[in-house]
Amino acid sequence: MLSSPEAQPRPQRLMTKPAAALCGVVAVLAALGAGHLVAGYLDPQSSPYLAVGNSFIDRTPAWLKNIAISTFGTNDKLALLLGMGAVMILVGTAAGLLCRRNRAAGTGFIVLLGIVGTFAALGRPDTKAVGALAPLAAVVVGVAVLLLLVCQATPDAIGGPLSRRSFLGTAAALAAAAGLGAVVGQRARNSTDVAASRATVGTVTPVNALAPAPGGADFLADGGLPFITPNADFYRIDTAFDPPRIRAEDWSLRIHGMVDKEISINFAQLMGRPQLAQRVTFTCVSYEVGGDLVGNADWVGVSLRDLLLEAGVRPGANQIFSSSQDGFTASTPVDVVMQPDRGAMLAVNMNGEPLPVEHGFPVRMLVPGLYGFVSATKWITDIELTTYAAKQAYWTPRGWSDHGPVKIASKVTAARRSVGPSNNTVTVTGAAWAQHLGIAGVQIRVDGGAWQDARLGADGGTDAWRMWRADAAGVSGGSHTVECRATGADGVQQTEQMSRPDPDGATGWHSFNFTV
Ligand SMILES: Nc1nc2c(c(=O)[nH]1)N[C@H]1C(S)=C(S)[C@@H](COP(=O)(O)O)O[C@H]1N2
Ligand SMILES: [Mo]
Repeated sequence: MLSSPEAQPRPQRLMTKPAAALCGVVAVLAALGAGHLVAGYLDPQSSPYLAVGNSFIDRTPAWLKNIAISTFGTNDKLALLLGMGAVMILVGTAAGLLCRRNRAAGTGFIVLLGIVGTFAALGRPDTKAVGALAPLAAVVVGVAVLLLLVCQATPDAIGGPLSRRSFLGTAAALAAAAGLGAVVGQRARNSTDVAASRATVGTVTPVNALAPAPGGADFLADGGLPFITPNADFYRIDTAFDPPRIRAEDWSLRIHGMVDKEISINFAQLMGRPQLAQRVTFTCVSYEVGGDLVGNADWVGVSLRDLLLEAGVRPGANQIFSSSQDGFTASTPVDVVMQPDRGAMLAVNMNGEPLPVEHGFPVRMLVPGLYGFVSATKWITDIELTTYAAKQAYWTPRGWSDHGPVKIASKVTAARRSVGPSNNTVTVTGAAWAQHLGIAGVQIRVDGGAWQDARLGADGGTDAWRMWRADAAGVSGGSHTVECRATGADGVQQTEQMSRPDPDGATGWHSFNFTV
């Protein structure tokens, strides 16, 4: 219909390459913006951009993921976001360039992307069927924008070639609209009343109020870490590109599998149980000697052991297979959780407030003395009693251990010239932890000299880390190295042997360089 037989044949002039690339990139932006907008209102998890990001995380080979965590640490999500942005620009450029000679090919490329996005969105464990509309909207908008811009950029367009300025104007307007769509979609998604729901949960009063952190538990003035890690500074590690947003009133947990009696419990019922407070230091198995993937908080929640006693764990079940709403799973040893003094819990409060969304709101699991990846499932919705032979959790096939007791560790956080007349003394501060065992002592040595005992901060319980401080005398100006090593309450000293985080946690003495 657009090309009448009477149209006089002219040699076809092509779009310039930059114009074609711009058409494609703007089309991809528009598609993602539209998808994010629709998803924000229908089902946040179905946003093609987020779904592709999440699927990408799950399919990333373990070695690459380990590099990402060790290179970017808790910024690995940002790195992924930027990386995906770069890929999208490449993809858009390819689609635009294809359109120069063959519009159908360029359009088909966008449709293909849409299909990938749809599968990624629907393949998420928590996507609703209505979520398919988001990638669909993305494809429709992406194709429409691509064709519109290509028409304008093609010199022999019907209605005469548009000026370069008006083409750029249209492209800019569409890109802005895409950005606006994404922002509005993001706001809609964030308005899922999680904030209101968190407010209704509020501060839970435990049956055993924890004493405030003991005075002298840390050495902040000397450069040490705070004994209690504020929520905003607490490290975050998970496979969720964008954390699930679950309202407490919509939450429930099913305990099933090798149990005598299945239990299904909602948030109100969980809150009706005795709430216990515990001060527990968390460590990630990806913690590298001297790294930051460790934090200490006051948690309030219910006893997991008591719930499992009610369910009646059948003999032979040796694995607690917990799942989060977004599909992450963890393998926790039954025998550890069932130890009466272990303190395995389903936590609802962190440092006096409801769990922050990033830390698992409304409910997460935690087991003092186990690394997070085998015990600390955030956004937990399912617990299955099973065997290690029957099921593998998220990290197991990726080459990590399926048990994961925390290894004793210590690190230096600062070394500074002490104030005062004896100006060749250096004050060294640090932290040490051996969750559920406790720290008996820490020693330091400067430049490979004699070991000296550090002074331990006040004891905040065996599940919490221990801060320490030492004054090293006779340290002249220049560059130096200080090392530290901890001894557990069982008398066993931290090994000097360096090992990598995978498969079951790093070991080795932390060596810290400083200059005075
Ligand atoms: N749902 C979910 N829970 C999870 C994870 C995850 O990827 N998804 N990662 C675990 C890991 S590896 C660690 S170390 C802890 C970190 O908890 P935090 O982010 O609250 O510090 O959460 C654990 N719980
Ligand atoms: Mo972890």
